[in-house]
Amino acid sequence: MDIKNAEFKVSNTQVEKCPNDGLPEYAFIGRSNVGKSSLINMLTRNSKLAMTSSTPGKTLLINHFLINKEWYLVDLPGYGYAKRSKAAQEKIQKIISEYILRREALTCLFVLIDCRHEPQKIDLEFIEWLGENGVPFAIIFTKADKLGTTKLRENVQNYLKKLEEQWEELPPHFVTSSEKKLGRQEVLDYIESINQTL
Ligand SMILES: Nc1nc2c(ncn2[C@@H]2O[C@H](COP(=O)(O)OP(=O)(O)O)[C@@H](O)[C@H]2O)c(=O)[nH]1
Ligand SMILES: [Mg+2]
Repeated sequence: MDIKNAEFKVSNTQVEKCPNDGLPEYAFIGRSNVGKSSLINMLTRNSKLAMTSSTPGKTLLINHFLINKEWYLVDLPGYGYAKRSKAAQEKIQKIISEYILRREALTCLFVLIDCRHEPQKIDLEFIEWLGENGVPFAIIFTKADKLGTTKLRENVQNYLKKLEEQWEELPPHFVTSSEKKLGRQEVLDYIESINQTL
């Protein structure tokens, strides 16, 4: 599958105000700065579609992008940005959890993990929470260009091993670099394979 058309539709903080056209959607979540917006831009080959920033914690909204007029990519606020106030953090947590638990159109949630880091508690707990709530998800290891081949493979294997402690079956996983445009077709083909079953 390729993306012929990508357009920004709407930004908001409430699941009730998300589009109600019933089209399937694929959302991106992870810590602030993990590369969510960059990945959306890389997938759509539009460097200006989602706002990226070297300052973490900027996206506080649920952003809907309509793809090929058939499905949505959704950029969610990042979790776990330490410099946010507790109140702001809780507000974002609420936006995220309401969207994830109540959004019927949510077809698959992609959890982004920076491939450079050891497994982090905040991500593992989030993934566990998804499991407890039966949310369909896949994992995307981001910023692959920042590591050499050996270290990259080692980190990904290490992460999957950690997940195997929690899960009988590993979730689908992808390795991407928005910088080097790696993993694009794999992610799009995965989305397409799900769309075909709907
Ligand atoms: N080297 C490299 N940098 C990246 C990649 N993806 C994102 N970044 C950088 O990481 C920072 C945060 O990216 P952004 O997409 O705004 O993260 P978000 O907060 O998760 O939406 C920006 O400075 C990006 O340029 C990648 O694949 N490779
Ligand atoms: Mg962002």
